[in-house]
Amino acid sequence: MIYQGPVKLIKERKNIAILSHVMPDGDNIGSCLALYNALIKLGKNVVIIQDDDVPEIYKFLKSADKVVKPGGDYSIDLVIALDCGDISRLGKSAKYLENKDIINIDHHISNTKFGHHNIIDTNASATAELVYELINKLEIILDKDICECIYTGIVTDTGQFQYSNTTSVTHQIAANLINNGVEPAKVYKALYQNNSISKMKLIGKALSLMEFHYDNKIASIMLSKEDFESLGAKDEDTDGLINYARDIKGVEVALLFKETYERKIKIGFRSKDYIDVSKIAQKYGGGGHIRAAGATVDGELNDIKEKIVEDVINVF
Ligand SMILES: [Mn+2]
Repeated sequence: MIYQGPVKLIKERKNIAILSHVMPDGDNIGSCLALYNALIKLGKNVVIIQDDDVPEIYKFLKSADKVVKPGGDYSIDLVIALDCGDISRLGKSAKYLENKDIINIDHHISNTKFGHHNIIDTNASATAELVYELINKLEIILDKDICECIYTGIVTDTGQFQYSNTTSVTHQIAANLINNGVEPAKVYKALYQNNSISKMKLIGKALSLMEFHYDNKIASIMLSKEDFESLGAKDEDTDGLINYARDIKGVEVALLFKETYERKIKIGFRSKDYIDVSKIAQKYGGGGHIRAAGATVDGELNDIKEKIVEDVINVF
C-alpha cells in the first residue's frame, strides 16, 4: 500500500536524484546503487549525490563510480532519500530537496517523515530490503548487479545476519538474491577480507585505548584527531570498530568517540540486549536504531566522553 504513490510518481518522472546520509555505510551505498541501476533500466536520468566518497570496500558494486558530490546543477523532478532519518543527515546534499517532490525510504526509528511520500518500516533490517520491494513493485527485473547491491546493504546492516533486526523476510529476500546470481563468498571477500593496513593499525590502537565503566557493562573507545593522523587512518577505517567493544562478555553498551579532522566529535552507540541507545543519541541531536545509533557534537573529546558515559549509566 505505501508503495502505490511512490511507484506512480517514479513512473511519471524522468530526472531523478538519489540522496543518502553522510559517512556512507553498506546500506546507504547498496540501496543507492541498487535503485540507480534499476531506474536506469527504466530509462530514467538518474544521479546519486553524496557528500562523502564511496568507501573502498563498496567500489566493486556496479555504478559505484557514478556517485557525484553536491555542487553541480541538475534538472531534477523527483528526489529519493534513502536510509536517512532526518534532513540534517544529508549534509550539503540536502539542498537538492528544495522545492522538489521527495520520496523518503528508511528504516530508522527516529525518521522524521520529511518526504511527501514516506516508506518507513522500522521492521526492515535494512533500507535495501525496502528498495528490493520497491524495485519489485516497479516490475523491474532483478539482475545480478542489482542483487549484489541489495545483498550488500542487508549483510552490512544485519552484521552478517546476526542482529535482532534479522527476520525470516530478511533471509527470504537474501535467498531470492542468491537465486538471481549473488555469490555470497564473493561479496563477503570484498567486504570483510579486504581490510587496509591503516584500518588494522587503527583497530590495534583502539583496543589498547579501550576503557570500561559501570562494573564493565559499558566499554568505550576514544580516538583523537592525532590518533588518526599518526596512523594515516581515514574515517571509514573505523567501520565496525565499535563492535569489538560491544562483543565483550558482560558489556551491554559500547561507545565510540571519534574526533574528526574538522574537530567535531562523532559518537557511535551500540547495545546488546536491553538499553535503547537511540534515545540517548537523540538527546544529542542524533538518532538511529534501538541497538545502534549515532550523533555528532561540538566540544572537547574527554568532556563529552565523561558526560555520555554518565548519561548511559543513568539509563541502566
Ligand atoms: Mn540502514
